[in-house]
Amino acid sequence: MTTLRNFINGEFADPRGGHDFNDLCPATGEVLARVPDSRADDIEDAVAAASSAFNAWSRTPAAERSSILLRIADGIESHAEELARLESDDSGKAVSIARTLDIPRAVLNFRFFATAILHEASECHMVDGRALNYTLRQPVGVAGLISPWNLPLYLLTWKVAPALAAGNTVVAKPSELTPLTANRLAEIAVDAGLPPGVLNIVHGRGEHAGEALTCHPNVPLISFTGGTATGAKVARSAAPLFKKVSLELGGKNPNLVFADANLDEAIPGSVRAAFSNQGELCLCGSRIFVERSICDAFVERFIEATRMLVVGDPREESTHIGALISEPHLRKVESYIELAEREGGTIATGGGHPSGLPERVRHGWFLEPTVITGLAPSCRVLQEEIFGPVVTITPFDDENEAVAMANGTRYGLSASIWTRDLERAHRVAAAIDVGTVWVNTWLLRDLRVPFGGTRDSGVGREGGRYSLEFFTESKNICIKLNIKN
Ligand code: TXE
Repeated sequence: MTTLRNFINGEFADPRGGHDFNDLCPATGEVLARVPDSRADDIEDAVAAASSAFNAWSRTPAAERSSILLRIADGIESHAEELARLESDDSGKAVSIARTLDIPRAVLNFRFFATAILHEASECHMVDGRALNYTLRQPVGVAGLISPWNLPLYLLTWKVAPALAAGNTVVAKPSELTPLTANRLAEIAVDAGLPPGVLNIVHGRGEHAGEALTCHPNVPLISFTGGTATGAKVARSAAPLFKKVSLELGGKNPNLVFADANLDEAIPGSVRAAFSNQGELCLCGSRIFVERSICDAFVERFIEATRMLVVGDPREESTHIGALISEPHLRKVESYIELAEREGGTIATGGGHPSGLPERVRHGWFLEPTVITGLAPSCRVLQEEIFGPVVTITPFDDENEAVAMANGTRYGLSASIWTRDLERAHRVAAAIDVGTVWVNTWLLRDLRVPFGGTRDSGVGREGGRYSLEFFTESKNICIKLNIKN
C-alpha cells in the first residue's frame, strides 16, 4: 500500500494536520493508498508556493515553457503502460480504455498546448491613423484546478497543460477517489525540469481542500469539472471574489436515431455512447430517442449488442465494462433502476450484479449494462444524471418531437444525431441547446474546438484558443499616433 503525499513547492509533503483516508480499488474493495486529508492550511502553503513561482514562470519565454511541457508529455508517454494500469486500478475502468483513451489524451493535452503557445497572435485595432490598439494577453496568476474521478489524468491535464502553457502557476486538487496518477504526474514534472512551485498538487476532500481553494483570495481563477450540485457550490464560493470560473458539469445527453440512419453504424455507435467507461462520462448518450417506425428493430439489435459487452476484471484485456467508482455510487445507480420500475418502465436487459465474475473481483462494484424502455421523457430516470451503465430508449414520431425531447432536460452538454439526411442533420443540430453535437458519430474529439455546456451542464468553454483565452486576461493597450497622409 502506498502513502501519498501532497506536492508543494517541488517537494512531497505530509498534510499539516496529519490526517488521511483510504483510496479504495473499485474492482476489489482493497485499500490502494492512504491519501492526505488536506485542509485550508495545506492549500495556503500551496498557494503561497504558486504565488512565489508566478513571477519567474510567467516571464519564462514561451519556447522554454513549451520545451518543459513537451518533456512532460514525453515522460507520460514513456510511462504510459504503468499509468494506464494505475488509472484502471484506481478508477475501476477497463485497462484497455485507460491505455487507448485516458493516457494518450494526457500526452496529447501537453503536446497540444505546448505547441499552441508557439503560434499565438494577438489582435490589433487601428483608429484611422490616430491610434493603435493592441491586445496583450497575460496569465491570470495562480490557477485553482479541481478535477473528477471518471477521467482522472485526462481531465487533470486538460486543465494543467493550458494553465501552465499560458504562464500561470497551478494549485490542483484531484478527486479524492482517484489520486494515484496525479502524484505520478508530479514526479514526471520534476524529471522534466518544471521549476518548484509552478505545479502544486493538494489531495483531499472537496468540502475541505476543494472549498479552501475556491475561497482563497489569491486564486483568481477556478476551472472545475464535476457534478452540477458541486459546480453550484463552487460558483457560490467564487462569485463574491469575482474569480474567473469555468464549470464543466453533468450531462443527460440525447442520442437521436432517425429512420433513415445507417443502423450498422448507429447501433454500435449508440452502444459505445451509452456504456463506454461504465457510462461514467459526462458525454455519454444516456437518453436514446428512436423514430417509431424502426424503434422495435433498433431495441432488439441494441440489446443484442449490449449483451455482447464483457463486464469483468478491469485488468483483463477482454473486459469492456469495469467497476463503478464507489459503493455509494453503485447504490445510487441501482436506485435509478428501481425507480425506473416504479415509474412504469421495463428493464429490457441488465439491471443486476453480473454473474460469473473472476474470484479476484467478485466483491467489486459492478453492474450489468442496463437498457430501460417504456418510460416517458418527463420521468425522473430521463431527467436526472445517473452516470452509470444505464440507458433509456424512447420512440418519437417526428423531427419536432425529437428536438423537443432532446431539449427537455435542464442539461445541455452534447447530443448525437444519426441520419443520412444532411439538411435534417444541420437543422436538428442548430435546434438542440447543447455545447457539442455529433452527427453520425460520438466522442470524435478535436482539441481545437470549443468544449463546454449550456444550462446545468456548465458555464464557459475550454479547448484550443478558448482555453488559452480563459487562462489569460486580455488587456487593451492604446497608443496615440499622428499619422497624417
Ligand atoms: O463529484 P463531485 P462526485 C457527476 C455525476 C456524479 C455526481 C457526483 O452525476 O454522480 O457528479 O459525483 C471536488 N468545493 N459527475 O460527488 O463531488 C471533489 O473533491 C470544491 C460528473 O464524485 O462533483 C472532486 O475533486 N470542490 C462529472 C471534484 O470536485 C469540491 C464527473 C468533483 O467531485 C467540492 C464526476 C466543494 N464544495 C461526477 N465538493 C463530469 N462532468 O464529468 C467536491 N469537490
